Amino acid sequence: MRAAATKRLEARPGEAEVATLDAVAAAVRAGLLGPRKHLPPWLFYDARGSALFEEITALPEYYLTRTEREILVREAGAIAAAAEPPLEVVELGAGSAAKTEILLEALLEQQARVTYLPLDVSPAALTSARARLRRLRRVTVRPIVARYPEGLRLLPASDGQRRLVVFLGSNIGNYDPPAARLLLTGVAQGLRPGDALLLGADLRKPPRDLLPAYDDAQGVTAQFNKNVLARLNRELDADFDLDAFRHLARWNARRCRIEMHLESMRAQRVPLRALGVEITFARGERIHTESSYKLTLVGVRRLLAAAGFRAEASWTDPRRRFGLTLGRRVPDRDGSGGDLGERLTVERV
Ligand code: AVJ
Repeated sequence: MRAAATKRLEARPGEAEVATLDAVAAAVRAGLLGPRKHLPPWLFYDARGSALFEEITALPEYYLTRTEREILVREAGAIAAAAEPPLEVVELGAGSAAKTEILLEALLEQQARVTYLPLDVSPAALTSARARLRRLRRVTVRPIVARYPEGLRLLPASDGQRRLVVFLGSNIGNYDPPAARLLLTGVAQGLRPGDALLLGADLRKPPRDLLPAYDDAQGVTAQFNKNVLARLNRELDADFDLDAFRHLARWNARRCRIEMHLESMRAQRVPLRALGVEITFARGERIHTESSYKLTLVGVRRLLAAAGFRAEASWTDPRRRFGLTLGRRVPDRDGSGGDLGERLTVERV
């Protein structure tokens, strides 16, 4: 049942953009063959990784999802109104769409039907998003399996409605500042003046409050981090011994980001048979698997402005742990924003 639904998703046009073996192999070549080992965070999200991430969102230490949901529960009506319906909703990195559901329900009080286009690298996550939203009869779901800078090109042209792009969960935090600006510029270029972007960002706070969210007592985040090695074992016929690596979460104060690493606990060689290479690790050597930047609301507004959006409003929780900011696509300085040709281009990160 689940498998069949996934197949159907994968058979859609856009299959070429799916995180295929080629993309995995390319990411591994780029990240593990040089002296400073790193892997891109999208690699976390195979079916198992997406399920582990869902577990993370329910952990007592992981306040992000809970706090963002709390803001949405309280403010979804106001956010929907501020975005100016009727709207068509596009979501980058939709996952299971648990929080977006709140926004869609609020939107349904302000317009009769909603078209919802969730993009995600994980077909399994999109299958559960679709199942979750089935009860909202007036929402039409059109899932797109893709990574997001590239996936934006796969969006069908809008039916003339204003578009609201939602980018929740502090997914933007995975991008360093120049890459974040480039990504949002790409989003802006796919939009018309008047379209909107709702951006969720985890806000700066003392590291003692942040670190437990990335190093939980139950070790779910450690499993999530190590799952990337299990994925490489399976997909690239590699031979990582998961017990020979440990999960690390560190606060990088200079760059205002949490970093996750996998540290090799001994000197070892790991064959990656599908690539015909062997990777050598010194004892204590690390693979940098994720950065999670923490922003300020001022920083979010600057980022939006640099990408071609005017920040119109922000909503936060009483403790200011998390912020949602609504940006409005402004016309390009040369006034060219919004013709259909431009809508289909995207800058690559
Ligand atoms: C999905 C990128 C927002 O950075 O908090 C959770 C991913 N990594 N625990 C984050 C994550 C470890 C998460 N984002």
